[in-house]
Amino acid sequence: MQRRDLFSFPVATALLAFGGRGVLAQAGGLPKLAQKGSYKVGFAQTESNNPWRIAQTESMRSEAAKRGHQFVYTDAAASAAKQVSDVNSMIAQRVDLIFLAPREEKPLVPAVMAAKRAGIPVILLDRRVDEAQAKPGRDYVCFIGSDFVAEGRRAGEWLVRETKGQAAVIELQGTTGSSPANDRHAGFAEAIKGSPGMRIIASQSGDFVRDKGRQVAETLLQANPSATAIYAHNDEMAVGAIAAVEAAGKAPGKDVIIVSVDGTRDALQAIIAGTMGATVECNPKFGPKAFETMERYARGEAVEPWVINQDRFFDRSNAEQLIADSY
Ligand code: GYE
Repeated sequence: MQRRDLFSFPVATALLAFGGRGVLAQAGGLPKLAQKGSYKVGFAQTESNNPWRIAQTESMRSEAAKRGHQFVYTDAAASAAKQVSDVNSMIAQRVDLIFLAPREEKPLVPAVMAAKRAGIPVILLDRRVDEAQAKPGRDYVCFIGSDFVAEGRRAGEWLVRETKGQAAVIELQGTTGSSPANDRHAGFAEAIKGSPGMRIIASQSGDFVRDKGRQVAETLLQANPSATAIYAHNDEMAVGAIAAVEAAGKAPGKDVIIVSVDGTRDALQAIIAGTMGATVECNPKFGPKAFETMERYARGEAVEPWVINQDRFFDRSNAEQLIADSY
């Protein structure tokens, strides 16, 4: 075989395997997005069992409609495996771009890489994938979302102030292996590190779900009657924890201080009622920013690897005033 034949074989294989569209990705580049008036856009949602997810989906759906894009929606129903197949079906339907809210950091890496190989750009929404395996600007366009480490830190700093540095904390973690659970834990731990009177006495996942949060809080309160605070990685679990504290015959907001993340209507209501102390905002209304970023990318502008959402903070000083536009 001549040199030229040896060289052309893999190129021809790549062309066949990827129908010509994957050649760019094969060369290591990000798939491009053509400039068009209207796109067929996929949104692979992780689950829709809480108000945060419902608000996010609604924001994406209405912004797509407003801009005249076709919206292909899937709900992975809290299964990373289903979410991988949802992305594969979007690839098969030849969507122009995929917005992906990856349930967990590692299991969704193959989905990101499959879209890249198929020549379809991906924008990650609200959660990250493992950056050791897939990188923004190389394998997907960017990550749009909050600074979860900062959220955890702000929750921890509030609790230190509120309890004058004395608290035995039960931590209700989010979905195991998800970036907000990893980072909210790290940020909180960092904030209480300098206060010897602050201790995490028990920590378990409630999967970001209200009823699981309630059940886990009930078990942990029984095993740790000395607990004086609960840090939940989201408001749904915090609201579940309020019921658990009451079931244990204690007063939420007094005997057990509760702090969390998100800013849902139920959480703000609990803050007003005094059963919850504070919550760090994590804004779910991604629609405008998501589509703006997509269009910037289509115009060939450089998109930053992390498009950061700025978050507010809700406590008894502003919950009443801000509840009107909550979800
Ligand atoms: O806090 C939670 C949701 O990934 C940032 O996931 C998101 C989190 C949010 O289910 O309520």
